[in-house]
Amino acid sequence: MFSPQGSPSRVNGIVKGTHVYTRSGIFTVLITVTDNRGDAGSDSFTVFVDTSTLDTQPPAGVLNTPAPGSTVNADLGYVDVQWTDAGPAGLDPTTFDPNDVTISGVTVDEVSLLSGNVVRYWYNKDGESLTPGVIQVHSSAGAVADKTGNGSAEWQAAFTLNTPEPVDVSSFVTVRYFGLQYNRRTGVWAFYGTVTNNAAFPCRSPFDWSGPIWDQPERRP
Ligand SMILES: [Ca+2]
Ligand SMILES: [Ca+2]
Repeated sequence: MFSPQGSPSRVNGIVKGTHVYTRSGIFTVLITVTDNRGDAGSDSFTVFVDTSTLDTQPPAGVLNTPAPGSTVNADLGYVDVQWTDAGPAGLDPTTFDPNDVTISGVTVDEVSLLSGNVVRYWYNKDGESLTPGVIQVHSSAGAVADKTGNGSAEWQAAFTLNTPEPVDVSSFVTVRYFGLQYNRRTGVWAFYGTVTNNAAFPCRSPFDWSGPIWDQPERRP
């Protein structure tokens, strides 16, 4: 019916051969042994093969949150990845770890397993935050495996974090200028004054000064 894959090995008088079945069915195995003089003896037996429990298909990951290609206004501090396994084995949760994905500009600190094999990859546990712009999420081959050891393929996805739009607060604040002071240690001239918020809503720094603030040009260093 088939030739053994590789040479049969002889162990303590027992001849061992192997064959891998890749489809289900009932097979007859015929074994023939021939000696140096050309005399042969044979025997046969039947094997029942059920490949439905074999899993040769790897898991796959998809960026879940933020959605791939989306533009977001907030830095969540994590990304969520939906992992799924093709085939009957199912995912091996012991293969989820911070090395599964890399994220532009930050390092993953820890993972949380949410329901439905969604894995949350935290990067803000050490205070890191994303730099606004295009953020790439990349996963190397073999990052996550199923219970038969099939490793996931490499994949990549991206989303965009909005740069916060500057808000003009010049009509809401009053700036009072006190003067200039030179810091000999840093060599920097500092502008001293107060900024008073007259708006009904909170106004938080950072302030971006624009336009001339040197109201006394003759004292400019
Ligand atoms: Ca699988
Ligand atoms: Ca892993």
